[in-house]
Amino acid sequence: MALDEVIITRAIVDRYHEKLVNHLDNDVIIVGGGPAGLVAAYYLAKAGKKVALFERKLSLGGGMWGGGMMFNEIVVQEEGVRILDEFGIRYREFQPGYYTAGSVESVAMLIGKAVQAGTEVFNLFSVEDVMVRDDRVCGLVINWTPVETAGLHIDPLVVKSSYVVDATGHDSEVIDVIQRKAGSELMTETGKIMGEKSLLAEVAEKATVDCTKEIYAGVYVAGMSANATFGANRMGPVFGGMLLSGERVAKLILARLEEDNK
Ligand code: 48F
Repeated sequence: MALDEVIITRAIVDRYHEKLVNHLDNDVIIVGGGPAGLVAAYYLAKAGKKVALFERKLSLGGGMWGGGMMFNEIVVQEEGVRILDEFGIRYREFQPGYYTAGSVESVAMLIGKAVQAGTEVFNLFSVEDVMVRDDRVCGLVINWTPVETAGLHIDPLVVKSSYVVDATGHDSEVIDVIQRKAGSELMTETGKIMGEKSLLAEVAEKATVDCTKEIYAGVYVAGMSANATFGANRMGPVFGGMLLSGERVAKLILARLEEDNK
């Protein structure tokens, strides 16, 4: 059978349109497809929630691909190993309590499992603003990354969600825009973004999980964004905290969704 180029084009346009329309309203939107965002998306989608993940770049994986300084291996401590198991990521013990995994395999498995659990991924989208109603975030303002990169003056579109996870890494971009525009306090000690502290792996890894919480009505922080907003340290190329933070934010939001549905 001869291939018809117009059918190929129509197939792509129709299928993409279907995905986008289906995710104009969501249970949870994850902003950022790094390790924390991917793990969160996986557990939420696995629990049957409607999950969209918006990622600025062409490829998901955030800072995980590069391991440490482009050496494509990551370290995961004891506590994070059960999440490697959940995702089918192979690892080796380096010395007691320290495990290594290939960063490429890690990212590939995180993406594969998150997508197959039901997460709809929208890559090449940048979240540039939030929609706030009654002091609660109820949606996100999105635009194509190339529009942002080229500095084109093109209005964005809006998607709705019951909950939002800022998993945007060091820059905590969603929280930053809330701080600039919403005119109300964040749920931190100072009411503002407290800023990331310098590298201290042990303390930072614990903080990533402890700081994974709601920071503004309807918005949770996970991963490095949690450290940056709550004034915690960075940790470098040890990734257990990122994985556990993704799991924790999913648990917290699942409990909230259950409450909301009572
Ligand atoms: O930076 P990133 O990997 O965040 P993470 O999941 O993990 C942090 C670690 O990679 C590493 C570390 C661990 O030791 O410190 O840095 O907390 O992934 C964040 C993703 O969010 C995307 C960005 O392109 C990256 O892939 N992102 C950031 N801002 C936006 C965004 C935005 N406004 N809209 C869409 N995506």
